Amino acid sequence: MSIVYKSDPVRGQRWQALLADKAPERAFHLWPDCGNPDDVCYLVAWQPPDDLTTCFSNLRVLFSIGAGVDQLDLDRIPTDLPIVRMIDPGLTQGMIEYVLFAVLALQRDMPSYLAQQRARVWQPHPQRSAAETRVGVLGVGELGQAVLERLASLGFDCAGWSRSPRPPGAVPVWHGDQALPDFLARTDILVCLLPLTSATRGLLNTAVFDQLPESAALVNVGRGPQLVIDDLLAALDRGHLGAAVLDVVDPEPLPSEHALWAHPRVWLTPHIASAPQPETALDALLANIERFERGEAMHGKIDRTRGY
Ligand code: NDP
Ligand code: OXD
Repeated sequence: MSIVYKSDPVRGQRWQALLADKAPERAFHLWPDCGNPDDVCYLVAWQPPDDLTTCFSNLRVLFSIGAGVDQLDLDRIPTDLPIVRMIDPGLTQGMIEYVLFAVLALQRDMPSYLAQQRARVWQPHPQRSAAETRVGVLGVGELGQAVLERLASLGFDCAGWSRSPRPPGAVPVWHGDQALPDFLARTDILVCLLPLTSATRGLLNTAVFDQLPESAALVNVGRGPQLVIDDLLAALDRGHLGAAVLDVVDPEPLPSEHALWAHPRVWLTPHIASAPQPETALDALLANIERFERGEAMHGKIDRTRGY
């Protein structure tokens, strides 16, 4: 019943040390070491090996090391093998921090003030309060929900958008394609925290930007292919959008000659918004393995028909 970890080797060593402390009874191997492949029941990976089933004939669960599973080719993974994504309080906290940073910077007009600093211009602008700033989060899952709660606690006027309806709560949630226009019309800062699926690929496009109020801003922390970059550049250049903070782009890494790098209204980070934290992620993994072994439902099991 061993576990194989196949991802960043430096983080893997941290996982290995923590596991030796927390669950010494469990055998743990760092890819490419797999111990006896027939003993491997659990694979924790960003990308499994191509020949997954021939490598591990007794594999019981594939755990994605990330919150997303779009990096997996689901057609190559046996349909009866459960796939579980990462739900980790450490990862959630990192995402809260990143989105707070981006929303606060946009609310306080930091792209303008940084440009002014470079030009040595001392020029205050009228200030918009948090209560006057309408933040809309696309995706109200593990991450979107946590981000919305924290933004609301700072006084931002928050709303979310999801695929399925939610019971009424402190933050209003719109759902479904038919509700998107109303949600966008009340959004000054649009945060994308959607999984990448066929329904969300290319969603951040001219038609969506045009429904946002003048000078709205975009924060994309979902996945690069959700954004049509040329549509974003056009919306920024005609002044309809005020700024964009992009943690994810397509392709990654972004080629050095790409127009986004030098755009004065774009801030780019190299897909670092958040990552699983070995201390908390290992606890989440072990808890799921225990649930599985007791025959209970695991947290974060993906639904192949939805794609997330
Ligand atoms: P969840 O699966 O918990 O939540 C996904 C949310 O998106 C749900 O609210 C879901 O709606 C909604 N959704 C999915 N498809 C649609 C659709 N077609 N229309 C409307 N809403 C939709 O995912 P997480 O919150 O854990 O993670 C979200 C994504 O964040 C990940 O998939 C990944 O791409 C990205 N991410 C990025 C990181 C980074 O560093 N940049 C780090 C970690 C994650 P419903 O509730 O109705 O199912
Ligand atoms: C993730 C990511 O999905 O790192 O966890 O983007």
